[in-house]
Amino acid sequence: MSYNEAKEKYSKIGVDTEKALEQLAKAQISLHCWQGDDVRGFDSDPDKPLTGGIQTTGNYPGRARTPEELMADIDEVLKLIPGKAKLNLHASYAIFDKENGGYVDRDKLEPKHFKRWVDFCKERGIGCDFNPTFFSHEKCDPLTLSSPNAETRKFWIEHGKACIRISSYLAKELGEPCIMNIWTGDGYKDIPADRKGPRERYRDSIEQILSESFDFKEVKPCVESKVFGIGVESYTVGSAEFALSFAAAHSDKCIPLMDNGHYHPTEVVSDKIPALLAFFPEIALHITRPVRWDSDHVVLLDDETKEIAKEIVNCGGLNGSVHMALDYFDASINRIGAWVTGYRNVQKALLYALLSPNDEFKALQDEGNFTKLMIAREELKTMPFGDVWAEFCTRNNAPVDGEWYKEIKRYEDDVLSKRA
Ligand code: RNT
Ligand code: ZN
Repeated sequence: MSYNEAKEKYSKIGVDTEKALEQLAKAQISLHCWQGDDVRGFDSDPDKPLTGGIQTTGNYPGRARTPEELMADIDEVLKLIPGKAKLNLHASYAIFDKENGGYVDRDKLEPKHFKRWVDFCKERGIGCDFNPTFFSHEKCDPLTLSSPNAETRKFWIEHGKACIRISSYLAKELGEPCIMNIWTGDGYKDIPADRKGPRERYRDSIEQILSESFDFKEVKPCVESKVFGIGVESYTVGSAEFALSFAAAHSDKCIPLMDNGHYHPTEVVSDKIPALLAFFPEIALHITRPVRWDSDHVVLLDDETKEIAKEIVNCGGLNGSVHMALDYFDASINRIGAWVTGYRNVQKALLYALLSPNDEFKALQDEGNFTKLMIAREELKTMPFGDVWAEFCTRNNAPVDGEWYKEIKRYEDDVLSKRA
């Protein structure tokens, strides 16, 4: 079926495909740089262990080892995705060279260490989000912002403040707000003797970080919660209640961030989006796929991803109130294939939600006509969604489904497989 036939079919159920295509083209999804190198970064020994309770598994060949390799890989991803991307960097991706004075520790990072990333984004016309890196570093004792050790805490607070300055720089240079996400893996393997102390210290530390001056229109600090991590099974300092309460108590300069891998397995972030939007004008998301735990598998076009997208669309989140970022790291398959698949799937999920007569569905719910609502929603599933998706790809200069695996293979043969 062609796009025009699909357009006709959708119009019969009250859906304007042109409007959906326009809205999707404007939807910004932040592309996480860390899928390209298994979250290793460039600021220390690449063979050091990943800490903070997160883990990449797999050793598929072709991991990016240098800024040049990572940039080339990101370019390859950008070629294969339609729509308006944004880059998402971690502080550990600082680039040290002779011109900027070489290596400094994380508490001393400056905007100049991200100048090459700014140039990269400018050349591609994209914005950039940022994350302080509170893990995989010798100063994790293993706690960071919640450590009982004042010196440790000071180091990480200084890191957080440096990241606010870098985020301001990114926002100013690139002319787009910078979402700056605070996540730490702070917690304990076994049952803590004191649960309140670490949380009070964490609260105080984030408050000190946010005392660094910034314009909330430019820099959007977030606090990301978590339920548990590997090695921190019994207690996470930045729990859901902690992060949400922190954001609520500092809503003039902080927004909550939900990662859908960070909840108990029967909890769903799709349901939490409208709950938070009833109170917060802006929220942020890490979109991932948890398999039994926070496994950070590649995002699929599965039911919960579609439900998350539906809530974003229905709640008006595409108008800037929901900041979307990807967060997964699969090292067991071609990393670029992983990146592109997850990115395109979030877009597909959003398109699926945009191609639904949402106002009519809401009216049916309010009228209590659940029979018609169920039938209409089920029948929507066999509508020619794929043709509209293909049109979106074509209009936005990206390959249609079925046409991009060969480029993944070519790049693997020509580039990735040569990285010994
Ligand atoms: C970890 C958090 C966090 C990280 C990234 C690398 O569980 O989800 O967001 O994945 O910051
Ligand atoms: Zn996350």
